[in-house]
Amino acid sequence: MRRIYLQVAIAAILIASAGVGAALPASAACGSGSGHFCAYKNSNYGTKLLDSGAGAGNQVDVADDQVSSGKNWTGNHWCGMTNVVFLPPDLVFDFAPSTNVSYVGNPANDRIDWFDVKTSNC
Ligand SMILES: [Ca+2]
Repeated sequence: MRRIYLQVAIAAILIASAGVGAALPASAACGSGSGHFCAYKNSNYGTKLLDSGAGAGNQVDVADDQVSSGKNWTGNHWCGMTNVVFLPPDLVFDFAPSTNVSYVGNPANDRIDWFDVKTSNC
């Protein structure tokens, strides 16, 4: 009897947490007011690689050497960094707060490995 009660309780928790997830669709579009940063594999926001609400001071990983566009609807700079063997990481692109970037440009395209989230310029 106790075991059944536990299973019902777990099911209730799972349903409740699913409901919380459904109530937060704002980040899905990664648009104005969402507080999220999104990075995309292709130019013009095709194939999302990352959707993050991480704050300043965080380092956020993304699939290596694929990012081509991004939407930054946070108040921070998202500094696109590349890892260089035996050298310090190199800044590739600065996603400024509240901007969409449909293409990062040839010098930065498919080079970002992670993001350094900062309150001011990269
Ligand atoms: Ca790409």
